[in-house]
Amino acid sequence: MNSDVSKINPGRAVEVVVLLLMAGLIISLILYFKAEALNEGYRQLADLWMVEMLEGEETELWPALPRTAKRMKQWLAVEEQIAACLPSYQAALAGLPVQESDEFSHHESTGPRWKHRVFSELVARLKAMHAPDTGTRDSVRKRLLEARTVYSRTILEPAAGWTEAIESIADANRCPAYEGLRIVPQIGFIPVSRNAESGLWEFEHPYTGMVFVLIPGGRFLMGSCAPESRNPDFSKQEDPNHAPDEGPATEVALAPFLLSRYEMTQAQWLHFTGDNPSNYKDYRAYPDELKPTNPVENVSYEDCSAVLQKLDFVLPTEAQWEYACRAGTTCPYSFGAKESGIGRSGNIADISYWLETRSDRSNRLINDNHFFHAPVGSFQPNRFGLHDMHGNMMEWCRDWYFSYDEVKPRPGDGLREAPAGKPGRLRVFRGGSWMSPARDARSAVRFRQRPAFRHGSIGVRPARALDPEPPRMPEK
Ligand SMILES: [Ca+2]
Ligand SMILES: [Ca+2]
Repeated sequence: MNSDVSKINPGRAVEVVVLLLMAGLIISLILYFKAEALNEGYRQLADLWMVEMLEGEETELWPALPRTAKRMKQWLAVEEQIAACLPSYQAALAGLPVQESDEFSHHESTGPRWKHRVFSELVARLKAMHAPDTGTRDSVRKRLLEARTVYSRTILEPAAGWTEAIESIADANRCPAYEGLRIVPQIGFIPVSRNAESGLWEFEHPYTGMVFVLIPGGRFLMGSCAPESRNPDFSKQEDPNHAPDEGPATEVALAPFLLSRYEMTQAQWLHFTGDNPSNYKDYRAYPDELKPTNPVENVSYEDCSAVLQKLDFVLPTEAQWEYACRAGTTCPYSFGAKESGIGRSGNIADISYWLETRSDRSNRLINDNHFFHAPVGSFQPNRFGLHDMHGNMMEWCRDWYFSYDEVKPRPGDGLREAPAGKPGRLRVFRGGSWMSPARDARSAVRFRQRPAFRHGSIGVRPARALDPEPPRMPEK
């Protein structure tokens, strides 16, 4: 056989084969280590992505009720798995030959600088998650505990109170306003008592300390109309200060609902969110006027919706708000037709306001003794036992601002949503404030602003629909 191969020395051939094998082995090893490095990098990237997912999902794990407990448990299990890697990420980060300041190219998808960046991000975010009290892990743990205990705390323990409340409300002789309404126990609330003056039942939300009034259902006319003569007929909701957007007065049928007896306070907002955004909160400088029980303000529609959703509350609709403010009355204010009566029923821009500001908005004939907003409940309640519906804080409502002609209220909660093809732009707030003239605190007045707007005269009064079904026992 005459080939080149036959010419190779057998010893030399073995050498070549060994060299080839070694080269193959080295290449394989290099490829293997490179793949490992990539895998390693991708694993941490995947963990970082998981941390981002957890951070996003945490904001959805509300309210702290049995229905969200299962998702909270899953969240904590995933978090625990990733958190177990924290020491190894910290060690790896410390071992990298790169500093924070080393320039990073966005084209890099591996290498020490890229790794440094991924590890630093992971370590920082996991540490923030674990920070005691402020971290999301503790927050979810606390929420889960609440979700697991809320049933016994508000349904089982006050069981006798619930039976008494349910029977009293259903009894048309004792509580005629409810017309035989039969409710079921409401998770998150504890029955307090039937208010002797209003005749309505009140319930405490023990996690915030808020008191809610069970507002009876009914029909009413929302809005006002211009007087046809010099003597307004208040029984027809004629109002000398009527503005065009308060009409046409529109009939609304409302189901019973729960509404906070007071505006939400600074202390309640602070306790729940960890922050008090109010403009007027210098308790030391004004110890007689400003207290933690003054209403929270400088909160936008968006802030309020987000906070209330976490508490399983909602903003009242405009219809619910006006119905609750009127409390069965048809004149401009729930206390009567004349604004001079507001001094005892609501905090507006009165003589105290004029003395501080010399503002023309002030009514110098009225003295309510408060320049600033007043601690909630400082004024007489209306017939439903609700305080500060006129003045103190203007209060955000749930609806978009549209004319009563344009969008009709839906039966039940009276919500007026944006019509198809015409998105809403402005949200409504009601009731006038400590900076308003009395006429702006009338039952029918409507104000509007964009949803992100904040001001020291606008606050919030939470509402909640009645649960129609009895609460279910939480899973073990
Ligand atoms: Ca005042
Ligand atoms: Ca108010």
